[in-house]
Amino acid sequence: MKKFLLYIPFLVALASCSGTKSTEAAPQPEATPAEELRVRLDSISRHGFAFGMHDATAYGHTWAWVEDSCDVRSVCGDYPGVMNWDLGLVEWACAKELDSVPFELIRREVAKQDRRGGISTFSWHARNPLTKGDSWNTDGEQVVHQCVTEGNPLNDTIKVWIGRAADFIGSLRDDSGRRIGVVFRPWHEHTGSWFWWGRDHCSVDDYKALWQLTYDIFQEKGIDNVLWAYSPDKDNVADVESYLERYPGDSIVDILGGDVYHFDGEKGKDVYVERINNVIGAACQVAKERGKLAAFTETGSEGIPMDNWWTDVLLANIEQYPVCYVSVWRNAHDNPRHFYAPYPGHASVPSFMEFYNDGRTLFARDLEQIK
Ligand code: BMA
Repeated sequence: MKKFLLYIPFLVALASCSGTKSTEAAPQPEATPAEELRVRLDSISRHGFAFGMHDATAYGHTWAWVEDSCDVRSVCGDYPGVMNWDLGLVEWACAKELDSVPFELIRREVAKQDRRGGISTFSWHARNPLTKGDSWNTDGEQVVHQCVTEGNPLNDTIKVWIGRAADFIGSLRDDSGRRIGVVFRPWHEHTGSWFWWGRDHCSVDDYKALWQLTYDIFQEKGIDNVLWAYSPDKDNVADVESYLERYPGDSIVDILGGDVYHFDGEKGKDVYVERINNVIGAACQVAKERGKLAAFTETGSEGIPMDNWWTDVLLANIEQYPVCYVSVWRNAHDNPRHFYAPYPGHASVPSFMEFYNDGRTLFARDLEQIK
């Protein structure tokens, strides 16, 4: 068993307070799954932060497609509190996403994670609608501009693609058939230029218009189970102003995020810390000023070359930030050097266990206690 969590039945007490006059209460509309998730993530951020991992239960360091397996659980006995999945290739109506995870498996795993009390998030490595290349294919003139221009054939294409992403997210249901609230962070890492929607490939206005179009299509379809996360990366972000350069607006965004990786082990530590401070520092400041949530939406150190990474690098440098979750990337099953979470026997396991046992890091069993 890990740690305790204080659950103060504060809301129950509050709800039972009555005013001096007894008036007939107007029926309240039921909260949407998205609204419930917002309240829950806010509550989570008061206890610490949920630990997350990409594709955590689909495959791992030396295995793939083994039901309920998970490298993190093999190490510490518990599932990550957050699991990220990717929608790449949903736009082509494929049965599997870009790393071959079947969408059916994702749908099942999201429901299982919900039953455990955990949370699911989604990124989207959408293909280039002009060249048909992958997300990293930045060829083609003004692809985003064409996507957001009415009458352009790419506008029709992207509308269909976004519609497919919306349909998939809307199809995520619990056992009672109710939609499961999830976080969606489209058009991520846009302050860099490696994706076709990146900074050098579109204007500020076109990027914002792409977000607006995405949001509008979800609204038109009545998708009520999404919290929207904005997640710039370390490139071109030094402060709040640069963090917000392409911010699509308070009416769309719920979570201020950031994707920052640690490169070059010990040698690159100071740079990583500085980038965390720039990006996650800005995210937390904006979130506080605007009454929104903050999250460290992607991080990690490929191959975890520092044995003490979890405690001395990650925890030590994020503890000051009130993020609701911190998520690392995937453990590839077909590339032994491409992993971001420990697996049994890895040299960083003792540091990970210390991280796991720290009262501030929240895994699935902890989240079960935070309603
Ligand atoms: C990258 C790598 C790739 C993967 C892609 C999309 O960071 O992990 O191997 O295909 O993300 O998940």
